Amino acid sequence: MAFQIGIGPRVRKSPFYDATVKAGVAGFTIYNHMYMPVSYGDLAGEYDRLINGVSMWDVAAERQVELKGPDAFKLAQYLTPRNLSRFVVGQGKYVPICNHQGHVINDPICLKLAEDQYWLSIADSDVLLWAQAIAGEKKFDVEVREPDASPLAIQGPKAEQVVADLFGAWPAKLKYFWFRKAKLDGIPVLVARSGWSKQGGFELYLLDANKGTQLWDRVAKAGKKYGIGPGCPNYIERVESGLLSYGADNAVDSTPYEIGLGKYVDLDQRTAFIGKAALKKANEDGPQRKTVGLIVAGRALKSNEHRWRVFKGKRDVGMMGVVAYSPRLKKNVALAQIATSVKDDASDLTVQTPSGARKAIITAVPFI
Ligand code: THG
Repeated sequence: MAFQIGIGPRVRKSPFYDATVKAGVAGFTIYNHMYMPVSYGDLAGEYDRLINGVSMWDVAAERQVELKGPDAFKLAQYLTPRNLSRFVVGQGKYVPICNHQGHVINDPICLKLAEDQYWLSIADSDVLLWAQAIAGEKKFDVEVREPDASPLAIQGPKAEQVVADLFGAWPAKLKYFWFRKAKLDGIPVLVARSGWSKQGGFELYLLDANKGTQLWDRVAKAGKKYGIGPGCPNYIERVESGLLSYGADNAVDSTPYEIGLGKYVDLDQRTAFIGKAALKKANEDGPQRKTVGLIVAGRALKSNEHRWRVFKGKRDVGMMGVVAYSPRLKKNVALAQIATSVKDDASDLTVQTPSGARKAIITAVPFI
């Protein structure tokens, strides 16, 4: 494309912004009203580092919403359909958030820092305003604010070695989504086993926004002997792995049942949560749409700028949110939301690309 997105002071920058510019960032997206790197101009190299080596990503735009105070747990549980009754300090959990209609409005990771303190590490929508409004209207005794915490992801099969060289042996013993606070050359961080890929790795939440470049450089130095390089939440790998990208893969009115998040909804818990009545009904009625993997026939497709329609014969049966050419499968892989009435072995599916229809077949997700 021949145009650029404006870079200026109005849109917030990550504490790692200067470091990413120095590292050669080539493109940004806007996520939670912040710039977030999406390319360093070498898509094949970035993919290869993530699959076979180690990669470091500025994901500070995965902003934190802190719930703190006597009613913090009450608010956390009221915000999500997931049952949090066995949630312990030091643990993280994937906690979809729904509105009163039962539609998914975010899919954060929740970190329990103390009995009265939680962080929601959010996807791209305004959870801070939502949580503040809910807390106020419910008269909960809780403060809802944004803490100084900015994730830097280290992902790939060699991430564990890099983190061991930085912190010692303990991070390797963390369970998935669990975390611990630490210091690195005096830089306060929170180390979590998480990250938006299926290649393994960690996230270092920087706890002092003034030290972004210092942390970036320290990680780059430790990772050098493992071939670390800059990367971003990887467009191709996340489709291959079937990780949900809120906003890209769902519709504004998708229920958790329609986008693969039904397993996180606990309708049997006694506690009230936002959307419970609507989700009960949605569950009884059965989902209208399902999320499927598609293999799209033909030569390699470029990433889609718009959503594409999916047809069964002449009937419009849904939308494809994302397509990527998988170097490992040598196929076009896509995620789509289509009518539940379409059978998984449907033989007459097509995807309406800007350059014409392409045949598609439904496949299990993850693709690899
Ligand atoms: N890290 C941090 N914050 C984030 C993300 C992250 N905020 C935005 C976004 N990513 C939140 N969304 C997701 C979606 C999926 C996963 C993590 C965050 C994920 N899912 C696994 C899966 O679907 O297989 C495991 C889910 C589970 O076992 O509970 O990892 O990446 N800090």
